[in-house]
Amino acid sequence: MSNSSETAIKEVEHINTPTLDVSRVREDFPILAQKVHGKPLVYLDNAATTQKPRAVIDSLVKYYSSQNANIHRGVHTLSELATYEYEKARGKVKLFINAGDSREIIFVRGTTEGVNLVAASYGKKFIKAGDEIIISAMEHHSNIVPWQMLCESTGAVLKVIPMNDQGELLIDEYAKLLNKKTKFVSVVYLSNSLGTINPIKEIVKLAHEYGVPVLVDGAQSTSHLPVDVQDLDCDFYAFSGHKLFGPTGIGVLYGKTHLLEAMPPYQGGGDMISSVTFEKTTYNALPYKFEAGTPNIAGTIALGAAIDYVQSVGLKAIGMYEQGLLTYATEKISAVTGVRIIGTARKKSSVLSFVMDNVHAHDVGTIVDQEGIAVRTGHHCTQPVMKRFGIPATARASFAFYNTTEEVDSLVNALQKVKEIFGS
Ligand code: 7TS
Repeated sequence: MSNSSETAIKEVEHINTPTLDVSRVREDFPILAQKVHGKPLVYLDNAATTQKPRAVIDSLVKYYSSQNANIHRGVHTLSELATYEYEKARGKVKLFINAGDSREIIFVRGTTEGVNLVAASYGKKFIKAGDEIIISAMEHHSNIVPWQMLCESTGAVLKVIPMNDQGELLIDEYAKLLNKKTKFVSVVYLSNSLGTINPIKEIVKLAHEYGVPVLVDGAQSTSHLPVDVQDLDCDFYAFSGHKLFGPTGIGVLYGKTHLLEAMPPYQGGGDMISSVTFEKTTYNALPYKFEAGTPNIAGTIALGAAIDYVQSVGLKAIGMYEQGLLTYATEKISAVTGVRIIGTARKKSSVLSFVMDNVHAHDVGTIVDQEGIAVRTGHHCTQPVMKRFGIPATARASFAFYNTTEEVDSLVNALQKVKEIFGS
């Protein structure tokens, strides 16, 4: 190839590589300008909840200042406007995760409610004594307990896909767990305590060979990876708005139409009915069958604003930037003597969990907080993960696209202080 063609290819590659201007995006998040204990806030607890851009905050203010009314029931102008905005957000979610139909988008409180909805509703109709439900060794409690509750009430049995010492699921073992008794699989896409990205497409494909539906816990993945539910071919996908730069109290359950149609309502109340008499109630069509009562209207509309915002930054650019940040942080933090990283999967994103010799994770968290740095410490609602690694807790830095290498350096310096205080 001639030199000029090589140069031209490089130029095209450069143009096609999405970039992210971190100082620019940081300006969109008012909270990041704050000081904590007199130090600039270094917010590294994004797996717990993300910060909100001004566009999301403004959306909430605008809704309550000029659009507030109940939806799906008034003929008056405000009610129609609120309904329009609420349904517009549903359309945004549909496009964002590439669902086939807006009726497949159910607004819920968050991932936890999404999983509980499926376990309660699908479980009530389709799970019987002796059936088997498969989850994985790295699930958040939200994707363990609802299935245990279902097993308790039906006599079904919970099976668990094991993982290796790097925190990667053993797919061969998963394949062995699948059999004619398997009736449901529910697995996390991106682990909140290890950072592992699981091979969801493969997990779904194997389950479908047995005709078994799969729910994907998308609580963490949705803000870090482009998600295409049709490409994944998952049957259900749940995520939380507050981990996607949106408000708390709003989330999404995606489900394939034929499954949602076959499932009974989760809760009874207003909006989910077609007609009610004391003798018999008929239920509303999808998605309303699963949206009983007045929903989080403001939160839903602001989730739409959060999706607009994320798309304006671009998930490709976000993914590339965050991979760079995670690589940098992994190098720097593993170079601190006495620190051991928990979760070293080959495919990881955005989460760095670690333990320090002779220092409890909570002490790490308290000391770095004095430096203005927010990390989460504890079991991260994944107690079985802690047990698997034989530790009580980890300290966890979890990143978003507004974090910087300088912030990682601040964390590393703070960890040196922890070592000084503990004389190690
Ligand atoms: N699934 C995963 C993988 C999660 O990380 C979380 C929350 C949930 C489900 C539950 O989400 P919710 O919005 O319904 O509460 N994870 C965390 C965390 O890592 N730190 O605080 C909450």
